[in-house]
Amino acid sequence: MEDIKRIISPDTLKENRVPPGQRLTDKWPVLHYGSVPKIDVKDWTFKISGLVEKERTLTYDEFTALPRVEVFSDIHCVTTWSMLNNTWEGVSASVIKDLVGIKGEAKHVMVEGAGGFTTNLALDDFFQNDVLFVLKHDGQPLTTEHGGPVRLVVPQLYFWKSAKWVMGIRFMAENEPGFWENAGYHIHGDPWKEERYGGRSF
Ligand SMILES: Nc1nc2c(c(=O)[nH]1)N[C@H]1C(S)=C(S)[C@@H](COP(=O)(O)O)O[C@H]1N2
Ligand SMILES: [Mo]
Repeated sequence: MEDIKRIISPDTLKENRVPPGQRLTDKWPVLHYGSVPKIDVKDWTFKISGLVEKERTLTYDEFTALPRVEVFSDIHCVTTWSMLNNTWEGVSASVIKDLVGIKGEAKHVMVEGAGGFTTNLALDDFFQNDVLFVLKHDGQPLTTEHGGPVRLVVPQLYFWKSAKWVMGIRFMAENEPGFWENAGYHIHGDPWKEERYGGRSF
């Protein structure tokens, strides 16, 4: 077995792990807009675009050959359910820095999912140590309904930032709202500050 780096999300070390206004669940709900896309891994690609020296597109085989990490984290959905103690396996967001040259003007990233789904993140959030592109949850391959073959997980923000069926990322200079942010969700989405709706502070 290759050595896999294990990362504990800082929020799981808090004395109180449940943010204000949240309730715990043990059953993982399935939530998304629209229908579950059919993605054949033979056709799946991961495109890195926007403010980079040279755009790059990886195949599924290339993407899954990247170094893996394991992250232990909690989920907080804006609709008030939280699920603790998740173990994710996948590719650290920081690996992107080794794949392309990110231009100095880039300050944000748009994460792009199948069917036109998008969500925006500041690079400070995207490059947190525990942010990863997930291939497995609790030792099992990620199911299609939960975003397989590849989804993002951003432990420190509400779960809508954790885009399912990720197909690429686009580096941006300015902060632009994504799909749920355009529909009224908060531009940032910190569960500890209850950044749920509204606050388009940009
Ligand atoms: N592609 C895509 N990803 C998405 C969404 C979506 O509508 N489309 N919804 C988000 C929201 S609002 C939530 S709460 C989580 C739910 O993930 P789950 O179904 O695995 O619990 O996915 C997020 N990622
Ligand atoms: Mo959500």
